[in-house]
Amino acid sequence: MKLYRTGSGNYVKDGGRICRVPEPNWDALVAHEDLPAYLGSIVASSEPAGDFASARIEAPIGSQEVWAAGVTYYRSRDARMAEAKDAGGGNFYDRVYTADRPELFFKATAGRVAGPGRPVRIRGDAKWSVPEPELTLLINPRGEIIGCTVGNDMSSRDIEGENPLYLPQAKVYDGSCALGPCILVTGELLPRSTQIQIEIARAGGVEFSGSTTLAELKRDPATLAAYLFREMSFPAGAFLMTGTGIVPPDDFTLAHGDRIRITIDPIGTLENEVF
Ligand code: DO4
Ligand code: MG
Repeated sequence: MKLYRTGSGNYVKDGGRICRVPEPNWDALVAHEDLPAYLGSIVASSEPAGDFASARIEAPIGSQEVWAAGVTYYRSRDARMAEAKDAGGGNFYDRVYTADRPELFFKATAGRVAGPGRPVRIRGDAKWSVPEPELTLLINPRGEIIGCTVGNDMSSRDIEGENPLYLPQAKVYDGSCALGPCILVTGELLPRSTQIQIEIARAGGVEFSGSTTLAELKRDPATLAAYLFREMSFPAGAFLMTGTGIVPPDDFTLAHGDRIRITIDPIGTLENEVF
């Protein structure tokens, strides 16, 4: 089942059937004691909604904080070690890749998150900016993973590479995160064969494309979620981005007007233009 947040309310889609969700409050849905059963009962007992096609799909977020895990793929470890070499920070990335404790960092509040079709941003003081396509977990206030969405952890590689202590500035700024188009409501892990694909279009052509699979993700999503909820409560629940396994070549940087399309098949495609 897929759960959509739109400008005219929330909708659930199951197979070809789309129904309006009577609960208008997104946070209440995230906190629901049995969301799959609640949504299933709506699909079984409601008339299909005729107005979904004209509804504006918004980021699937209410008051949740967005957090992110880092260096969870070998490709990310490699790229960070190279970019931080001159700053002497390279070996931290190798150490966190192999440590029990994952890297977790704060990424965004809802106001800094772009929904599908909304602009994402690159920093004006960055010279080297990339998107990071990431499977993103939705976790309820009780620490249970209730679904997932597509995420883009926009990042300034030169700022992070200059000094690892600049990570918050490289990662957290207005329009630095995109989520959507929906929540795939599932407590099950997606299969390891699940592909994450990205395509960056520029001036009518494809400037970069890449893909990876969840088989390359070194950490178990449930363990990442458990670390996030250690010693920290999330009364509205939280999103957790699970890290990137796709890094464009070092001579690539995003430009204004680029269109970023990230697809994780069972969820959908998240598309944003760089403002
Ligand atoms: O360590 C810095 C950030 C890593 C990250 O965002 C990722 O691996 O996806
Ligand atoms: Mg990332």
